[in-house]
Amino acid sequence: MGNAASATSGTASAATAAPPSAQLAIDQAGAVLSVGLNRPAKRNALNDGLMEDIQRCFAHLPDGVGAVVLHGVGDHFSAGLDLSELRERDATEGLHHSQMWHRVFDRIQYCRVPVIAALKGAVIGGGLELACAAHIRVAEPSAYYALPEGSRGIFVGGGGSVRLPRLIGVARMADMMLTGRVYSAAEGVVHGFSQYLTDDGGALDKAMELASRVAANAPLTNFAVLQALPLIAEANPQTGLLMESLMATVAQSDDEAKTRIRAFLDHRTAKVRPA
Ligand code: 1HE
Repeated sequence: MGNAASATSGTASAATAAPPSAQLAIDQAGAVLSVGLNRPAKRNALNDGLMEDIQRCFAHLPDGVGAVVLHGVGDHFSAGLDLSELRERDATEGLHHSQMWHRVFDRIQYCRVPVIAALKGAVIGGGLELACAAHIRVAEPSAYYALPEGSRGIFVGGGGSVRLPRLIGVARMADMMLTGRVYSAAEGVVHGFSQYLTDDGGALDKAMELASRVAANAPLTNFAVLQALPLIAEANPQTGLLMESLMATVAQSDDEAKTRIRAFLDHRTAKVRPA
């Protein structure tokens, strides 16, 4: 596994093809790489081997990939931590294991391209933590969200206590962990678990459609949204405003921005229409 510095550097090496993986179903369609968790018999529970494959996949995105769609093969996104492996760990091993999860999910959050998660069925525990590391979440009606850590006598360990409260708030997360409350897909889109809710069976197609769109953005804009926006949003306002000005200056001075703005002024590109 890589170290934290390399996970967050955004400079992971590119390759011509995604590395082979036993537990991931990987497919490239144009600029979009779809990455499917592929342990449907175990409801895509996240064991060490699968985590290692995710880490390797995101560390070596093929050349030309502009967005990634993360989904689950079968009826579920993921049932979370593979509980059969937890049985064997002592406290020190548990600490190192949690930090390994952080490195893997950081790879996703600080990926060089946007990552869109397509959610269905169980999005539970570590599966929800994984979904939170993506930049956009798309759910279909079968999706449901739960944190059964409380009833299993454990705590989140994959960055969930950092990422999930930023989406749904501390009180809602505390309620889920203390009482075992489960949220439906329809509730999830209202409360911030997902940004999109599709028809039955529609999450993967919608995620692929969104991924094609974001892959066509100027690379510097995507960089700014993924790498700068989260830091600016957490910074004190004065620091944030300066960072924003610097990022805006870099983005707008890029040739890509000039070309795109010229295309609008010459009426060669789409207008913004009402939703
Ligand atoms: C698993 C896991 C798993 C399924 N680890 N093996 N996560 C949980 O507490 C969720 C536990 N799973 C469930 O509640 C249910 O399995 C589901 C609601 C997700 C799906 O139910 P169902 O009826 O479709 O499937 P099933 O029969 O329960 O499971 C099919 C198989 O997958 C079965 O194995 P089999 O050998 O008996 O066929 C299950 O044991 C296996 N399976 N989920 C291991 N999670 C970094 S900290 C993160 C902490 C957490 O993630 S805590 C949350 C853990």
